Amino acid sequence: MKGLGFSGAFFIAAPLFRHKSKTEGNWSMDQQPKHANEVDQDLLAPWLGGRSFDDCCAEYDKQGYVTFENVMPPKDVDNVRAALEPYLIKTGRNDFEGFKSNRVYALLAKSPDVFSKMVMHPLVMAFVERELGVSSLLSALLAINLHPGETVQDWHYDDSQVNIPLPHPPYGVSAFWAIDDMSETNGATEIIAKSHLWTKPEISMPDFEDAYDPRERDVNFDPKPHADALKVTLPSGSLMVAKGTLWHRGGANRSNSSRLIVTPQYCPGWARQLENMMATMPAADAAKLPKRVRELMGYSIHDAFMGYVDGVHPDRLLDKLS
Ligand SMILES: O=C(O)CCC(=O)C(=O)O
Ligand SMILES: [Fe+2]
Repeated sequence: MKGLGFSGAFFIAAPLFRHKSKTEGNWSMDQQPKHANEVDQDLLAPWLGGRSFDDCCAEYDKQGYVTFENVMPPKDVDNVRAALEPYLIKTGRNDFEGFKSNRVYALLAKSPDVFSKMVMHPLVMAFVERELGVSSLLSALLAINLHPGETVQDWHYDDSQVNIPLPHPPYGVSAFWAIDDMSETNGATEIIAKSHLWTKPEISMPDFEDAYDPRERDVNFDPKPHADALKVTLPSGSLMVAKGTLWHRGGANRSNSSRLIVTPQYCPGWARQLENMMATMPAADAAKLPKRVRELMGYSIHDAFMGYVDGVHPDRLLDKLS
């Protein structure tokens, strides 16, 4: 989001625009992610398109993102589509959400089985744990359905809410699951490769006034063109994993059909989640979710004891319910 750094929480954006004049931090660009977890190469192999996991990580570190085609089987894609169908009703409340887009939040509460499988997908978890550590949390989980005529979103990076001056290591990892094909014309997510390494932002952060300007733009108008912008076109079922510091935006939909994606976003265990995941459902419902999903929601501890409840691990609350 435009300096907002929250994929979807734009409606609480007012205080977020304070960060327009971010200055450089003292993070070295050569610094590599600290948490290189042990990954099960055999488990991941079917999704890597013949590459090794290390090669994929090298590309991700260099470009700021990496893509994987046809990761989600068509049956699972159908299940995601069916789970979302009843909720694709309301359109966005501002230009960032998209006046011609549906955004659906709190997805774990809406369809626990379908979205549990998505948020703890081993390929995504491998990148998340490597970048953010095993105590990382699910920060946001939303579906974004662009209708024909939707205009380009403002450029942004998803961890900007952390509000630590750039450059900094990624304090987020965003997954983008293509439910529909993402094409040249239907609003494929656009990225600027290597923008996670910018020492000075080449693009201005989202502007509060612009975001709430109720006037709709022409679908062909791009207020902030960038020479290195790239449309990430992908077939349905594919996945993009991007660093929280990579500049990106939703594209303009100049086609005749809608474009549906789901984007789970993750943050470190010490950061506040964009969506208050534990409040999205009663604890008794959370108790029925897979353990890894509960941990990602916040029923977990970041070393040594961030996240305790009444002096104990939050999962103990759920033990009492099950
Ligand atoms: O819709 C898209 O392709 C990207 C949306 C996005 O990046 C966001 O809302 O944070
Ligand atoms: Fe985003």
